[in-house]
Amino acid sequence: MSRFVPKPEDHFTFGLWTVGNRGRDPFGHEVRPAVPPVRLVQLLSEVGAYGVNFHDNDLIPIDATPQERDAIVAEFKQAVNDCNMRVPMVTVNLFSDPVFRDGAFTSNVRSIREYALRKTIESIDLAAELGAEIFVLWGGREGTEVDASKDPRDALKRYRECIDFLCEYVIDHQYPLKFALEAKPNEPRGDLYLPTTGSMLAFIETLAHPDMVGVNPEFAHETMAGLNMYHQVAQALEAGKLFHIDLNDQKIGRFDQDLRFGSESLKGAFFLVKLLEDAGWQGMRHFDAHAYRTEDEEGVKAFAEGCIRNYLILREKVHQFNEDPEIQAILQELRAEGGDEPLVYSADAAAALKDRTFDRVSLGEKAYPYEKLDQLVVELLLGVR
Ligand code: GCO
Ligand code: MN
Ligand code: MN
Repeated sequence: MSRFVPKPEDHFTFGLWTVGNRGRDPFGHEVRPAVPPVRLVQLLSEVGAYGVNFHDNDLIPIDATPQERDAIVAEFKQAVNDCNMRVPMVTVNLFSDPVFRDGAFTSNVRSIREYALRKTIESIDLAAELGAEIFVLWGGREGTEVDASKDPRDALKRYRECIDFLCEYVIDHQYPLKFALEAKPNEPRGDLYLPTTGSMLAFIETLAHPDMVGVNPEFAHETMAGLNMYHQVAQALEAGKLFHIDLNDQKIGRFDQDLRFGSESLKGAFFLVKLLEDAGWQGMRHFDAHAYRTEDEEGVKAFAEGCIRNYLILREKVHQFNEDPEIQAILQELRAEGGDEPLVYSADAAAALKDRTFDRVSLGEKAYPYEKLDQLVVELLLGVR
């Protein structure tokens, strides 16, 4: 048991909104009482989290006066320090209040876009005050049900203007902050703009300060879109754009379930952990999930502990995979035929390809031992290796 105890350097983080989730859904009311942020920080430190993240309004009510805000922030900072925790990421809620019912940065109403910017720069000030290094932007209402209402090209133009504005603000204030954009295909809108991490990566290249902006892929969101989170994260990582990650779980083709990490797609979660660990990725292992609606506070704790344990167990499985003689022998065999030299164009190289005789038929007859390899992985995950 004790080998799956988290250490601070494991960098596990949770949002206030995750362990603070009260179990409301579109068909039912809250089932758990509201828990004050200070108590949530204690709960997270009890389960061994390194840090706590939040939306501005998870901490500060939207209508708080500046005095109230300062008092809340001071009390929260104290709790974070007392628990020896950090605030590595802050985000802004641009989706709950009715003002955002038709979008924030992509709203058809200029004053709403301006208000969204004001709310965001205040959250950025707070992030800097608390020492966060990452600012996540999830455009929960940036989408539509009625395509007649907005040309998506205008929406993207407005989105870009706002992110460029925010980058300039951060530069102007010399804050050591980077942005991580989080994609989701739908929910709460019928369609959300920039629905996948791949779309975000392409969009980032059109910004004025692409170096300041990366992605925050979420397991549930990519899975909702029918995509393979492992592949999405690999592309982001390879592009140097994996600034943050939302770990959870999800059945394909459902609403956003935000399940406990590793509770549903074991193989997918395993390869994701393998990717992050093999790459030595330095970012936070952030859980954006919540306990089932059946749970009370004890269940919420079990949920948070489960996320962490599943990550640590899978990490141990990764080490086992990397040392398993049979698995490694198969990978070695594959590597032997891989050829390490990069394929680089030159006129000579192209001419040589044209001159070469390929034995296409025998190359096509080659079989690959992937049934065996995959079964070894399954047995490793099932704990019989
Ligand atoms: C969701 C999202 C959010 C965001 C959060 C960070 O589907 O509700 O995943 O939880 O991650 O708002 O900005
Ligand atoms: Mn989500
Ligand atoms: Mn998320």
